[in-house]
Amino acid sequence: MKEIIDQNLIQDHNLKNSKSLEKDFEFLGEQLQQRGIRIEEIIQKLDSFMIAIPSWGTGTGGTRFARFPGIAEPRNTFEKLEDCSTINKLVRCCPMVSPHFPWDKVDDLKELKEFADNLELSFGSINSNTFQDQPGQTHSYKFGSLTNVSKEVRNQAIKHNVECIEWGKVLGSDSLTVWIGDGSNLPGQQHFTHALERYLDSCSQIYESLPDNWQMYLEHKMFEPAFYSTVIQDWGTSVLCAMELGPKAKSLVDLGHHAPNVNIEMIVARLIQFQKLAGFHFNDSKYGDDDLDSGSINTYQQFLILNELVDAEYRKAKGFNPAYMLDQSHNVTDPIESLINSSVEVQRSYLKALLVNREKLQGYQDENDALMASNELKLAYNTDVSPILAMYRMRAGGAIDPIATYRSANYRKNLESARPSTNSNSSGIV
Ligand code: PSV
Ligand code: MN
Repeated sequence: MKEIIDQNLIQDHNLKNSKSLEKDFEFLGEQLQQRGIRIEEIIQKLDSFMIAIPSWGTGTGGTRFARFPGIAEPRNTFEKLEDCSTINKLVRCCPMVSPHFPWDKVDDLKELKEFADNLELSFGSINSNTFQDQPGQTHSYKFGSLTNVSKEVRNQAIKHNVECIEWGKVLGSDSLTVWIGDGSNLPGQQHFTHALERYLDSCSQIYESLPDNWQMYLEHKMFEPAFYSTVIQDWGTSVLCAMELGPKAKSLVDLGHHAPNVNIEMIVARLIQFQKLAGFHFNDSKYGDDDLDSGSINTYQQFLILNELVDAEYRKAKGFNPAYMLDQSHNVTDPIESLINSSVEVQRSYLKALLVNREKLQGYQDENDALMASNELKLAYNTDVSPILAMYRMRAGGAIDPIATYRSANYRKNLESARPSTNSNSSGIV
């Protein structure tokens, strides 16, 4: 691929904004200094806060009604990686890609790994897919996969997960994310206990195939595609299963997979306490599993979740090492732009959470001063940390203004002839 976003383009763009950024950064540094916070210490923390891009998020998503493809969408895994690399060049906080199999299946995984290496990308958690039938598949997942009443179907689903581990080894990953669509649509359709017993039996076989340094992330979801019950419906069931399976199994929190108004930050705290937090699928929502861009709706909730993570980091909580990923569907925006914005918004929440004075907060909690405790969080949340985010990007070789820089490159137009539409693009979820 010809380099559409190169360092010169980024630098040219940055030149226009760097003077005012230096000023804003200095001013914010002085303000933070008055609160006892050193801006240089804060900005350094971003070095270890990286967010993986979901390979499937690079294609335009759809709803159950329609999909409206964009131009120059990635048509295969290599092109998805090119887009991920474009995102990372601009934001410098997304050097990992989380693949989804078989969507991302290629003939030669070593070639894919080399391709990623050349783009300075690595692979995050491997997602298995037994929620869909693939062409030529022997058994259907219409009535479930790992929990299906038929042993043959379960074995086929187990085999796929074990293959995912094998593929992940070649790609240098160290975790498998398992989300199943299994459940029921009508009361009585499925025996709750038997279905979960089958899940545990299947998962324990997958667990046995995990290399020593690997983990298994169990992702729960309250509804969809099953609308009456799902087998792994909430974090309670997920963590119980993770405990049954063993220390390598943990619970993955997708922000869109809970009942409305659930206190997700508290779930996160509980999982941390019992060393069972696998990581996140970040996204935002208003009604259900909307898969909207991170930070587009419930920004305070996202901050409160990150606040729990920073608190765990600060306390050096045992076994705390979550994986951060986005999991979104971009139906009306350019996926690259949405992924840029979303990664920066998650980073923003992390940065704001770093500004909370934890000694003060503890003091207010010990004095039962509810109002001041809340105000301490609000003080951090209401601080505009944009200059720190932009400065971080600039120093790391990224763009001060990633969206404007991306738009100036005419990326999609430039790729249009190299990536003609196939009308069967595998990216994106319908
Ligand atoms: C299910 O809704 C989910 O959140 C799982 O993580 C899937 O792997 C992903 O979306 C893509 O369908
Ligand atoms: Mn997810």
